Amino acid sequence: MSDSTPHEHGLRQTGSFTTDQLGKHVASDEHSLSVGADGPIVLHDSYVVEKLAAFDRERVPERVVHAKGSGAFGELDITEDVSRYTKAAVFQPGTKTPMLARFSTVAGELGSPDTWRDPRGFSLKFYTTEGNLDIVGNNTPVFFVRDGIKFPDFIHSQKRLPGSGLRDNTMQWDFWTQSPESAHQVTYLMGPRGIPKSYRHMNGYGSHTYQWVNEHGARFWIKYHFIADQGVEGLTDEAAKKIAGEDADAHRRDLHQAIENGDFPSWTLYVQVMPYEDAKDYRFNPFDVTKTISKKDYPRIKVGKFTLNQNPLNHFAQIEQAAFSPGNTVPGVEISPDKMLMTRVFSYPDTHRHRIGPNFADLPVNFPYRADQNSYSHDGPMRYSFKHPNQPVHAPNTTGGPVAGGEKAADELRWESDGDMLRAAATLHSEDDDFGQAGTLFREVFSAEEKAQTVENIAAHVGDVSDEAIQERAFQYWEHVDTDLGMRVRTAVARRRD
Ligand code: HDE
Repeated sequence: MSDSTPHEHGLRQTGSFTTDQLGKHVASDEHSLSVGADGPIVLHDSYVVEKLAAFDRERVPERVVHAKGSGAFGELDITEDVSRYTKAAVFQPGTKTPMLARFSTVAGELGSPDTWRDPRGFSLKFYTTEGNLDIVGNNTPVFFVRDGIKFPDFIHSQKRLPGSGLRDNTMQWDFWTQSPESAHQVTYLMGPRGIPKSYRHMNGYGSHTYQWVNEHGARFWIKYHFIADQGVEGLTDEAAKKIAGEDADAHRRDLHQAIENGDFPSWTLYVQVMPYEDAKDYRFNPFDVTKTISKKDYPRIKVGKFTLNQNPLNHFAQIEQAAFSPGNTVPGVEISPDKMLMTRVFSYPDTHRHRIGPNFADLPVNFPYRADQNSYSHDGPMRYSFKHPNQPVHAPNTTGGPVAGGEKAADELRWESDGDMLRAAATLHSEDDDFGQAGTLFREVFSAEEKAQTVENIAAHVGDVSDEAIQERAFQYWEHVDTDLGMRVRTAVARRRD
């Protein structure tokens, strides 16, 4: 355990004189050492060499998705008693836990405008006394696909064409119309919440179903909802485009300034809890991330609130190098057999090892500083933390080293499953179909004005599709969501063409 918080750790002392990276005072930041004023620069000017070499290595690869992000530190306070559902220390009544949040756009790059139409990432890291718990969700409760094997293709279709390097609506609709399970998320995206007014004005969702386990070993399926206390507000297409041109960092600026001014944003945490046995024959497959669980069937239960009250001291060290994974759970919290979630549990630490390095967990922002870290893994590039020299390096050992299976050992996901190895979609539940919940969202949740706006947003997007057959499939996709919506999109695209 360490005393310094990830917010402060790494802050250097500053003095009056420039030094090199090892602390030696340097002679000049203006002139390199040369043989005569007009002569060649010498190799033993180790300061100029170090300065340029450091500059050449300033970047780590940007995230392949969710590259542009902004974050802040804060605290989670548990105000209610949900101990009958989970034994996790972080969720016990009265517990306060330091945390980090990172919000992001998905398809753009590091410098992309904050206000492009796109889902927003909603990543949370809680530094609990039982290890770090990450909840890595979005501002939407569902996702575009339901099997991780489709994710690289989906993201490729959202990113850039290989030749021109341009984004392309034709390939986006080619993918979406052949992946009808995307309809729910795309309806959300084209609707009134498709572009948040700011990071403070959006909800967050864990999206997948997770498992909670209580102290008696009873299991529940749960979904996280983080409801913005600032209210949820969106931007129109027109307003968003204007802001994108004027201030690409509008949402980063808004979050930073609000915290700087002491106007701390907060989100109230609720969970939907489904008894373990209900999952098998609930009307929607709870392990299909393209579906929500109805609030009528499983109402939201209040848990607590988190507040963001500290800006990062260094964006690169604390936000760019922050490494989240939905596989980072604590005792009392488990994943579920959602295929997407299982794929993510592999993919996130894999990308961190590539992007930041194998010892990414040693960085202060990622280190579980409020828990013991007794891993037998060691060494590797940039290793910083290490064990006491008397501790054994192998397990099992007879010399007093840590042993696996302590009372807080994770009780791994349990879910009865049997059958031949095969490639198939998850079992369909009674009301599972690709367009049903999307249609309900359009018909029952959107107001008349929001419906009209959604039609225009879709028409603007589909109108840019250059291939007629793909455009026709897009019309049919919307007719399947809702007949009236489909017809209105068709008419609006025709009107735009004339
Ligand atoms: Fe991610 N996703 N994702 N994703 N995702 C990443 O991890 C991936 C998915 C989400 O603030 C990457 O560290 C796969 C769903 C957020 O640092 C990468 C699949 C949801 C963030 C990755 C998904 C998300 C990421 C890129 C399909 C919402 C930003 C860098 C199985 C519930 C995290 C990184 C941050 C980031 C993979 C699907 C949300 C490549 C393979 C569903 C908020 O590992």
